Amino acid sequence: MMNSGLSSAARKRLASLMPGQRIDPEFALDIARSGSVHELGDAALRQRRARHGDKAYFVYNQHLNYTNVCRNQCRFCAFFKRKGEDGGYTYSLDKVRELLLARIDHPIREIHIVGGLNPDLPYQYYLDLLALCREIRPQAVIKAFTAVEIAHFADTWGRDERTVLAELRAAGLQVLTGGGAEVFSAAMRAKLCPEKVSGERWLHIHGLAHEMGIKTNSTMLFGHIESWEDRIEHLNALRTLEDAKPGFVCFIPLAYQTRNNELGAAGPTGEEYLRMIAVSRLFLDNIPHIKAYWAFAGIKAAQMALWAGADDFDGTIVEEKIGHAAGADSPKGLTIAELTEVIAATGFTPVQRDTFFEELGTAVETSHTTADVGR
Ligand code: V47
Repeated sequence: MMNSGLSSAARKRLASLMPGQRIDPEFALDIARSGSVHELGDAALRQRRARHGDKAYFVYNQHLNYTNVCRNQCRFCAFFKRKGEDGGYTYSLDKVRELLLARIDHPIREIHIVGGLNPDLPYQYYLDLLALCREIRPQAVIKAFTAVEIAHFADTWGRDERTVLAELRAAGLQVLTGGGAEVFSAAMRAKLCPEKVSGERWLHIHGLAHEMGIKTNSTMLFGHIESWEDRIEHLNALRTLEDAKPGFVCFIPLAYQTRNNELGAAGPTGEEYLRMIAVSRLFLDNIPHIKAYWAFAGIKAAQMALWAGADDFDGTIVEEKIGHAAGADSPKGLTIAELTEVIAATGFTPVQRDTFFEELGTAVETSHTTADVGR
């Protein structure tokens, strides 16, 4: 993307933003389109430093994708399988137990659980899944399900969303993941994911969770067919919700992965990734953390993103399936030693956190080799 160059007034305004100062959508659109990546990165780095100094956060986590069978068929998704299709899987609770126990000697602090909308799973499965994670991993925060899954549970079992959230929380859910947001624009959703719940419903469910005291994350899938207007509209919807019903912990710009999916778009360049990170940091003045999700961005781009506004590196993951189904060329997981090394190599200070960004000190297990984590 070529930049036409900012007017001198806009350049001055960007360079003199105060910590936490709000920018309006028009200005955001102008700088996103016309600012150089250096101007944007410099301004976003100042905001990031004012909030987090030289800290770069990471979490010791484990992903659990309990099924890839999904009744939606999002055009960008390479992870889902239709019911009965080859390669479809659903974990039994015994399999989940086995996967959790396989890493029981790792000091994992977060279990990240998402899956497809599998019409055959009973509601009790989800309650049992959460209870099992709670039982086996009492010290880990359970960050589970997207708003899209919550809507599916509510619609399938005739419960209202508040009841679903309350029942899942009673079983062990502590935080909602940020997935399923894609791009809120109805026109984009019609092309990308016509079967999926609307952007309004995604926002409604996150607002409800916040009202109930359940923290949530937020995402945007970018670098495909969306425009800067769509991106800013999306960020504005998140910021507006956070003003009204606070509870977002983190925003994660998800770089579109190009392989094995119907959409066939190009994916963001490294420059566009940095630009997106910087604009996110500058616009979302009320969301504390911006995540450089290395599994989708690639490790090197994520390292650079720490210099362009991001303060979080996500975690060990092991093993990432959604981006890798779509051709992500990052590792499927990192050991804690690898993670701290790649963060420290950027000049930032690696800080281990939990899902709520409570700092956990420096005592992290470093003895596990890459082979242990099944790359
Ligand atoms: O919702 C699907 C996206 C998301 C592709 O909450 C794709 O901390 C890129 O939301 N290219 C799931 N993205 C991942 C997600 C997430 C990841 C890490 C941390 C958190 C968090 C949330 O992956 C989906 C969808 O937006 N996705 N296909 C693709 N081809």
